[in-house]
Amino acid sequence: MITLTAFRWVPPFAQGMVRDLRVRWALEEARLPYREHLIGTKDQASPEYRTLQPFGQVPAIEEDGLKLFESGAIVLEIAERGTALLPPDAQGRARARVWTLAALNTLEPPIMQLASLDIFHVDQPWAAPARPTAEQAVCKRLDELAAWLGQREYLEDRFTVGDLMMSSVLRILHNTPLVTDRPALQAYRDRCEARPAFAKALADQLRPFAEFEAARAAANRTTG
Ligand SMILES: N[C@@H](CCC(=O)N[C@@H](CS)C(=O)NCC(=O)O)C(=O)O
Repeated sequence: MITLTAFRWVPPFAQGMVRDLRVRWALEEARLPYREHLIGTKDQASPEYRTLQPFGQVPAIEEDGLKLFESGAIVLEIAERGTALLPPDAQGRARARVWTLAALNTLEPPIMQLASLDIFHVDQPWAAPARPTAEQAVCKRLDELAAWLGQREYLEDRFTVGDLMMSSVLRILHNTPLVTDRPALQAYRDRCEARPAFAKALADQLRPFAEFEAARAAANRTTG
């Protein structure tokens, strides 16, 4: 069975955003059972964990000695195991892989640049002056994506791993109006996130955070 490594707890701003969500979602779509391995910051630095994820990040998976990291590589591996996330024909499969990489290589870098300014560097004096250029770069890609989508429901003629990854990347912009300002993109993201597999994956990511916070509150009550 697949073991998925994820964080035991993250601060509220990151809850529902950690990249193991993509993997959980893919596993749910593919109906592959998995178990969780939840880690904290000390585990991230451990030599043992570095054999699974050389950069100490999540997600990572392990199955029968196969160790995989990088959310894109993991969801593609899961997708390859059936037709839930990839169409049966070779061309359709290739197109779905293209969109997965477009999400990761063309959309996610400028989106992360903007998110970093808004979240991680918001107190730096250089963040505000850098923001307009960063936002412009994101808007360019969003407009191009919206133009491609047009009246389409999905990036190709059915939901694939490409949509799973693209909508996951758009999700990073949840604290900006950049997706909601573009009705076609908002409808697309909503359509992808309305899938029962997404709801299950999100609930499963959030559950340990809530349990961790409840345990911490109980411990504080005992010691306080
Ligand atoms: N390119 C990697 C990025 C992984 C990544 O940035 N993971 C974040 C959580 S979403 C993380 O582990 N951050 C902690 C750190 O970098 O130490 C992937 O897609 O898997």
